[in-house]
Amino acid sequence: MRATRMFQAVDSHTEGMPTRVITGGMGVIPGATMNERRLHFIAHLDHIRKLLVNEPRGHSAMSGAILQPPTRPDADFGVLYIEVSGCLPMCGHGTIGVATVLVETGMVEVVEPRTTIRLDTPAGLVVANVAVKDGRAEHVTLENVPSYCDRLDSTIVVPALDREITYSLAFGGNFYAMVDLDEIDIRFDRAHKQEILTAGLAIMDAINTQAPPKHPTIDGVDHCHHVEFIAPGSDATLSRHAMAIHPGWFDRSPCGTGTSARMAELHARGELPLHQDFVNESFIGSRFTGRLIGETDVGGRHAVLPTITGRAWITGFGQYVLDPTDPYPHGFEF
Ligand code: PYC
Repeated sequence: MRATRMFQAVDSHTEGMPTRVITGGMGVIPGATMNERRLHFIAHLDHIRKLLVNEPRGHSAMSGAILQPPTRPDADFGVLYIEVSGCLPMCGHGTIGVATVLVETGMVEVVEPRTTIRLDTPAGLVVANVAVKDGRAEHVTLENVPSYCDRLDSTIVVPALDREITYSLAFGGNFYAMVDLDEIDIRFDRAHKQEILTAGLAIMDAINTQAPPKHPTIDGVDHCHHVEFIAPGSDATLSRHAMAIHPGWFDRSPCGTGTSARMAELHARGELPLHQDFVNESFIGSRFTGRLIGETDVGGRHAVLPTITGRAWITGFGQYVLDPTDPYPHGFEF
């Protein structure tokens, strides 16, 4: 066999959503911080993301995380998140997958009943507390980056839908537009997933064209690629949603950064106090439990500190290679 690249990977899924954890083959990405590494990777190394997540090695909803040495002394590992959408600043389901893989493969010193792993992510330090029993990661609670509500009940004209939509927008590691499904008159039913997705992409496009968000302190976080459609009957205790993501897929997991953004929004509405459980359910019915454990400030904005609890399972171990004669060195989208 000939290979110009070879990557070692541990594949996992977090509440239904894949995370391909790249444990070897990448080398150290240049950059003094994980966000600098993310921006360098986007500019110079994006073909590696495409190789690892696109078909035929991945699929149209594939996601992964590349392990790196940390760039800060208080972290155990650096993490670069790779998805079909690009390189996210932070990914909740991906972090739960990474923490599970690190524990279950013995890449960290495992302490029962709780192993704490400190992860250097492009969005900041994320602490993963892993509940471990007999070597198995039973569930992971991550302490996410500060999250804040950017706008509440704003309106935007969505030309492709030929209507005005009311939405809220919050940051939970990525920017999320939150829209009541009733706004687009579509039932919360996977039979309608294509219509929901089409509406989501149209809303993202309108927001990014007319009123793009910008994170006050993290460079290069300046667009909204996620629309969280809230199902009727949802409240600050239990919320169900369909998470439409650029360029055209749904999160299978309840979306950790989306759950954090939703909690920031509910907190800004005065509906979700600190220290109260919030259960967020995905389009496939899997759940994360979130909680707000504190308040802080992000670039002059009031922010909250979320935790997210969920489970992940290892699904396989792989070596992904690139043969020099492969006609699709970047894979392809279909
Ligand atoms: O869990 O944060 C998350 C996430 C982001 C995109 C897909 N999942």
